[in-house]
Formats: sequence, C-alpha cells, structure tokens
Amino acid sequence: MDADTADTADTADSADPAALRIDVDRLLRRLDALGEIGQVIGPRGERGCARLALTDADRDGRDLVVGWMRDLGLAVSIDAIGNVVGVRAGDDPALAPVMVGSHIDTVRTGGRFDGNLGVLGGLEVVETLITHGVATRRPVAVAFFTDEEGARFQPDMLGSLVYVGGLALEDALDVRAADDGARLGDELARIGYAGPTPCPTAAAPHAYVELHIEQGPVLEDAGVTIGVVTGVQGISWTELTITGQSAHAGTTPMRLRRDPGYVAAELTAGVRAIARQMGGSQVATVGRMEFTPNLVNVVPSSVTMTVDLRNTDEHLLQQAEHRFDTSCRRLADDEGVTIERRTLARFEPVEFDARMIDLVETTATRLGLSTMRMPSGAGHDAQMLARICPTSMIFVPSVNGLSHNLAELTEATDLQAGTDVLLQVVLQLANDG
Ligand code: HGY
Ligand code: MN
Ligand code: MN
Repeated sequence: MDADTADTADTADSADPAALRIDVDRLLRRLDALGEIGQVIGPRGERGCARLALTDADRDGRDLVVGWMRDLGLAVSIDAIGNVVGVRAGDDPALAPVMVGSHIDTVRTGGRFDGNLGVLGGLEVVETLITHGVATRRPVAVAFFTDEEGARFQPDMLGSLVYVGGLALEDALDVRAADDGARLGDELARIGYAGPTPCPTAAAPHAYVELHIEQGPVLEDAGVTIGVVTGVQGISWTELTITGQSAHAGTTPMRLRRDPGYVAAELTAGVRAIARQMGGSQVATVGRMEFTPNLVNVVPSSVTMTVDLRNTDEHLLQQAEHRFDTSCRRLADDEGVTIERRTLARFEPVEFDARMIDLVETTATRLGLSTMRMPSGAGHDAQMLARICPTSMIFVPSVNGLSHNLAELTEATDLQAGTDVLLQVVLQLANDG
C-alpha cells in the first residue's frame, strides 16, 4: 500500500459512500512515478513519456503498476496477449466485476496522462474504498490493456480487441512492429508478459468505465470539467508503399520521372483537402513517411507512408476513403508509379450504452460538476469493451488541448473531479443487482 495509506488503513470507517472522495495527491504521486519510466524532457522542460508497447520501458511500467496492484491486495491476472487485470473481491464473488482501466503504453512523444490516468485513477478508486472500509457487492477490477496506441504494433487497441474476441490471439502474436519488424509474440515473451490467462476473456465484465483525458480542446474551450462521452468515432489507418523509379536528381528530365516522393506529397496535401471539403468531424493525418534511399540527390525509388482518416459517421468515413482511393489511382496513373496498400486498422464508430452515459452525467452533476456530452476523437479500449458489456467514458480537460505531445497536462483539480466521478460511478455499478 502507498505509504500514506498504511497509517490510515486502521482508521478505516464506513463513511457515507456517496460522500467519499479520492486522494488526488496520492494519485499524482503514482502518475509522477509512472511518468518517470521512459520519461522524455522537452525543450521547454515539458515532462513527457516514451513507453512504446512491449519495449523495456513498457515492461518497467507494467512491473510498477502490477506491484501497486499487489500492494493493494488485488488478485492479478495476466492474459496471453499481456492484458493485466487486478481484482478487489466483492461480497458476492459469483457476480461479474465492474471494470475500470485503460492503457499504460504511450506513443513516442507521449504524455503522463494518456491512458495512465484511467489505470491509476482506477487504483485510486480501489485504494479509497479500502482505506474507508467500503465493501461492494460486485468485485471491482482495474485493467490495463496491451498496445492501445498501435504506434509500434498495429492496429491500435490491439490488446482489448483480442480481449473481446475481435482479433484472434495467434494473428495478434504474429503482428510485426512498424519500427524494427519484431514479432509481437516474441516481444511479449521477452518482457515477461505472455500470461497464462486465456483470451478472449471467458467472462464479460458487468460494466466498463474508462476515465481518460480528452486529448483535444473542446472541454477547455467550453470551460466544462467533465466530458460525458457518447461514443468513439470511426478509424481508418492505411499504409501505402509507393514505388517508382530511382534516378539521378540532376540528369533526369522531369517528363521522364516516376517519382514516388511527388505522389506522396500530393497525397498528403490531398487528404487535407478531403477533410477540408467534407468538413464536420472528418479528420485526416499523414503521420509517418519514409523515403528510400532518402538522399538529397536521388529521385526516391519508394516511399512508405500512413494515412489516418476518422469520422463519427461510418458512411462519411467510407466517402473519405473512396475519395482518397480515387486520388491514389489518378496519381499512380499520371506518374507511372505503383501503390500497394495495407490496412493497419479499421474500426466503425461506436455508440456507448445510453444508461451508462446517463449514469456518468447524473453522477457528475450530483457532484456539482459541469458536464457536456461529446464523442471521442481518439480511439480507446472502451470502444472494444463496448462489444461485450455496457460501457462509457469520463473525460477531463487537456490543457491547450494537447496530447500525444510532451506538453500533455491536466490540472489536479480536474484529475480530482474526474476520478471522483469514476469512484461514484463504480460504487453505483458495484452495488446494483
Ligand atoms: O489513435 C488513437 O486514437 C489512440 O491514441 N490509439
Ligand atoms: Mn489513450
Ligand atoms: Mn493515445
């Protein structure tokens, strides 16, 4: 148990559960301790994180969180894709648990809150219940899922997708890393997290609630504390390999070139034009681009790039994909290059359970917090858990709307508010029938 907890444990009282509040200083201490693993200091002193999935830093972060779970007396299980679940027993062990959680892997230029808040906020909820001697009918489970980010191994939300049966375990274990080609299953074994618990999960949770930073500017702009998340937008990730003709940069007339670098540039500008023309929630991103041979005086032989398209509406997302596909064909014909495409991730938009959305909203309102309903622009493990149990999310504001950025920050008052909402939602779910 956390040092502070030890001296309060024997003052456990059965305070009115509705009046319980979490200890935000204890939560901040854990966020800081986890944030120091894989810490990256930015040029202006920003404290970010680089804990790409299944790296040594991910292993060290996992070990730290599993240690905290065990210190709290949770029953810890690790499944065959490396998902970790710590369970606090309820009065009735036959009842399915209420699950909270998220992920602790990060992107390469990540922050200390993305994912980590949902996991450590869950541990804070459990520790608050323990220190106040508050029992629950149902068990309460705190989970972190493998490779939510999909930055190294695609697709994203890979661990929770396997957990709910959306991706076969063997196929997931054979995924190759985008950076060094390592096999996911080998990396999982190397860091010691190829667990014995079978997946997909044999039993669905009673409900799943994920506390997460918004990662955008909406709540901050509106001056609202709690985002009541209604669902997650659709995601379409594609990797393109554009192959042309490598040639001398000085001697090759423009009319004789078959330049994949030019096509990559046109496609990059093209996806932005698609998003601008479609408007609404359509977003488009080219996040990765690699030239071969990547030399100043050589027309490239090939370019590998990724395209991330998202929309809250499936039909519109398909429309964006179709527009992009049309521009690929036209440019390939015009420039005389070939374009191979590989789908890295494709998830339709997800709507969360209406009662769970209401529960988050009424609970936050009861706590006197401002709320607004909103879809999630980012992908989350919750969109996978929604396939097997009633699910919702709680958002708290991101300062300057930044995430996947070393400057990612959420104020302590908002961490307190969001985790208090999580605590009260868990208490209601863990004691319902
Ligand atoms: O890409 C996403 O939305 C998430 O961060 N994996
Ligand atoms: Mn996240
Ligand atoms: Mn993320």
